[in-house]
Amino acid sequence: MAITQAMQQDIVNYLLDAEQERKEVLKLTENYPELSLNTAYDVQTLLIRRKIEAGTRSIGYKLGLTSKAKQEMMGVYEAIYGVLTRDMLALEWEPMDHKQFIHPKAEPEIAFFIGEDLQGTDITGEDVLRATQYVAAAIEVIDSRYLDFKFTLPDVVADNCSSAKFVIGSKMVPVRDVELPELGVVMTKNSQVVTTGSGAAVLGDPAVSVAWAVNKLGERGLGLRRGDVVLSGAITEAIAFKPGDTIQAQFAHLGSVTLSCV
Ligand code: 0L1
Ligand code: MG
Repeated sequence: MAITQAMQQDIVNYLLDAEQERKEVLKLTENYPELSLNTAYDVQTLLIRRKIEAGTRSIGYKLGLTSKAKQEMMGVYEAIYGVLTRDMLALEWEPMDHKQFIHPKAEPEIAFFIGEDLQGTDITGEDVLRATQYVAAAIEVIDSRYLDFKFTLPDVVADNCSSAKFVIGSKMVPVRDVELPELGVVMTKNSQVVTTGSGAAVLGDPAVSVAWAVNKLGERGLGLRRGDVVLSGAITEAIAFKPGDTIQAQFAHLGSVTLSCV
């Protein structure tokens, strides 16, 4: 059975309700087993359109499933992208209220600040470096709307790749000043080290990861715009947190970024 436009709108309502009511829901493919990856991106587009109609705006993109470990864990062999909207941007000094989430997890990422438009289907990591003004430390909070964070690739793409919030560190570093694959990060929870990694965990090089997203966007006639921010993908596994927890990601060269949950 083909997924009609009306079904896509039903799916968007289902996902928006889950997010607004902070409730876990069954993954889409239980009821729509024929949901393809391409249609899932169409659903994601409709979902973001609804959010924009409700008052937010698109400010960039995020990459997901960029590490070999996460791809193998999920039995998939490609990365995914989602849209970042203005309401997702949280400030480092503002406590993050746990009540807005279902089952949040934090992951350290390198944020790219795009200095010139970039669109195409043959874009390389070097092209991305040329178009990038700065990089900065970031923590992404993911909060899948699905029961127990369990989903297939089309499920998670339709759910805007589990996007919820992100925090950017205050140090903006010119992209040519750092070797992105070699950048190390240590993530702590309540001052205890919980995970470590380096930029190479993100498709070998975070700039290659961003290039992958640009090429996928290019297939849909889209691209990056000057002023966009891109979260290039998780460097380590995601760490669950609860009220009272403080998560910090300390990066070599990029400084640190902190999230305090209340
Ligand atoms: O940002 C991410 O890496 C999340 C992508 C979706 C997979 C997940 O929710 O774990
Ligand atoms: Mg992420």
